[in-house]
Amino acid sequence: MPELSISHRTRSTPFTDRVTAAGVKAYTVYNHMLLPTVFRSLTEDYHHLKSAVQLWDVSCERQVEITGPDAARLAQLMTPRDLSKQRIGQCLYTPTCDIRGHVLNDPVTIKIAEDRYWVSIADSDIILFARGLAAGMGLDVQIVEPDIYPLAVQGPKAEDLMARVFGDTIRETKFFGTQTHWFGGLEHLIARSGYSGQGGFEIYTNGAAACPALWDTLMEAGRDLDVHAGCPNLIERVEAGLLSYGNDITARHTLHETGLARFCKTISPDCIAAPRLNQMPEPERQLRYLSLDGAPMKPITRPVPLHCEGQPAGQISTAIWSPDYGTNIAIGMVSAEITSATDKIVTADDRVTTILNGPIVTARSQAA
Ligand code: THG
Repeated sequence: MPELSISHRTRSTPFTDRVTAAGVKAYTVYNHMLLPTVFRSLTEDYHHLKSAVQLWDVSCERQVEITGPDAARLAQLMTPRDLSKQRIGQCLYTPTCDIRGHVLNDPVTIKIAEDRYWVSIADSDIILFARGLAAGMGLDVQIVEPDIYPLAVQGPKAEDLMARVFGDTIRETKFFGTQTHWFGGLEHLIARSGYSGQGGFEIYTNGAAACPALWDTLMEAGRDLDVHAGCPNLIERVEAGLLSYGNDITARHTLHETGLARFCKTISPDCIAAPRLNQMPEPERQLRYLSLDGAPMKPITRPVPLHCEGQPAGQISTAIWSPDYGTNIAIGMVSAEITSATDKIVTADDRVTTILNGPIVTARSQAA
């Protein structure tokens, strides 16, 4: 395997020393920053994430901080999701769209104060988009990338671990709600959120200084809970239906094609994409959750084309074997008129592909 050569441009994080010591096997780059990947094996980590608790260095979930009299206006210009009723301290999953209604990112937006927002971005340079919009529209805002290094605590035992370090009040945090807590002489924002379906928290660390001690304290406090270093798990996130920007959704896709419009019940008229989104015809392709027959699949590194009666039917962007469901699961874009009920969808190597009603986790719970 070729190695990744690292310079200052490929930014390290305040946790890099700790995750390296914990035995990190590889890195990917996300928002120009290291994102450590699989520590043991994909499957071992998967079972561990679903039964214990893990610490993830997700510092690469960079914050685009918007401050000033026009902060709320700019935050709303970037997303079709209605932010007008968002409370201070509340997180919202907010697809970002350009003026054509194409998806530029799928961040979590947190309202820090009436005049301050954090946009917790996926892997694309939203700070440039925000600054361009602000300049073009003459908005009175300041836009910076603050020294915030998110640390995720994920898994069924995450709440117990967090309570040991931050106290039992942390248990009262609602999903996508926040609290602030002191650690190492600094106040940190903590949300009940994270890129897994196992539940957990994300600590938006206030600066780099407290990070190594925070890591060590959580590791020490969680020893008997079998806490381990981890990272977003490909198998678990596909089971949970969590999308990956750059893989499953890109700027080639419209909001409607990605299905993310379900998070934007009313398309805010104050979003720059609103005019186009409101007059878009029904999409010709749609993001689908799928299952594939055949032998266990390894992670794919390029899209896998789908066919139906010899005709192109779309492509899969992510696929992997799910040990708990005993099938390959996938995410892809499929031609809108195709359904598994009437059409036989196959890959080039003849795997029969079935469209699910949603992520396999909910598909199973609906069936039960
Ligand atoms: N947490 C934070 N920032 C992030 C991510 C994160 N930035 C990058 C990336 N992940 C952004 N993408 C997502 C994708 C899914 C979710 C959050 C960020 C998510 N979705 C839930 C779902 O789809 O079921 C809940 C959405 C909702 O109910 O609003 O959590 O993970 N800080």
